[in-house]
Amino acid sequence: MADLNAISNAVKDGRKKIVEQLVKDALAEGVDASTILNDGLVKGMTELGELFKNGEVYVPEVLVAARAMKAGTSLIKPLLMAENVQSLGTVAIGTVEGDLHDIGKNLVAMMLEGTGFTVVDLGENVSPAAFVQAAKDGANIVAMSALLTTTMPMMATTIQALKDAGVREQVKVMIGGAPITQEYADQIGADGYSTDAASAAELAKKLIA
Ligand code: B12
Repeated sequence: MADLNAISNAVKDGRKKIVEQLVKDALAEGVDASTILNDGLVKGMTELGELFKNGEVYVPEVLVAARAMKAGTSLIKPLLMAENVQSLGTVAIGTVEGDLHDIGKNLVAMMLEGTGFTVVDLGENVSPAAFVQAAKDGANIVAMSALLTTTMPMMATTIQALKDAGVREQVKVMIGGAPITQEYADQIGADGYSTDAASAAELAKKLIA
């Protein structure tokens, strides 16, 4: 029987090959991709986050775990993609300037694609100017991720840059990341906030409805 705990532990331990094998086994047994994602891969990374917070593991361990997590998510990505859906619109997504955390952003991008959006992934450490350019290039939604309290203000800076460039009204702005709250989204004038990848896709649909 598929062991989701083993997947979670293998992510935590940074065992890339084992993660890949366990994810393949789980898929072969018919476990659905979102269960593997949430109850296996994300659970492992969340637990590691706690250890990191408490100083029980350090950056190198987290990096190795991130690589293992990516290997697992790339295997389930095709299954999360909806089949032949007409694009619902274009979302330009990135992690804000100064911030290199991209795991959550990648998951959100994956869910958006799975829901039927065209996703332009701007990567991490994305400058306000790059978000502005994406809006000018026709994105319907600008989605920003931040994982650090020190980079959160870059979201407000980016919204201001969109205003200064005269493109704020032509896009919807959605934000997320562990330190972000609805209150913060309201405070900086974002159009939407959500806590996880699945609800981010729902939010995007609502924003352009
Ligand atoms: C992995 C990780 C790293 C990895 C990143 C690897 C990578 N490729 O991403 C590495 C080792 C590089 C790293 C570095 C650092 N990190 Co770090 N990191 C983490 C960790 C453990 C997990 C983050 C993660 O991937 N979570 C799993 C994903 C799935 O969750 P998520 O990102 O929250 O995303 C979900 C939601 O938030 C939401 N979401 C995310 N983005 C968006 C966007 C939109 C639009 C929407 C709607 C939703 C949404 O949906 C996602 C999916 O469900 C967290 C701890 C934690 N619990 O968050 C610390 C953490 C974020 N890091 C922290 C710190 C301090 C750092 C460093 C400064 C450490 C250092 N001293 O060097 C550096 C900063 C580097 C930089 N400039 O960015 C702190 C931040 C503290 C703070 N309050 O600011 C944390 C909270 C750990 C801690 N408690 O101390 N880190």
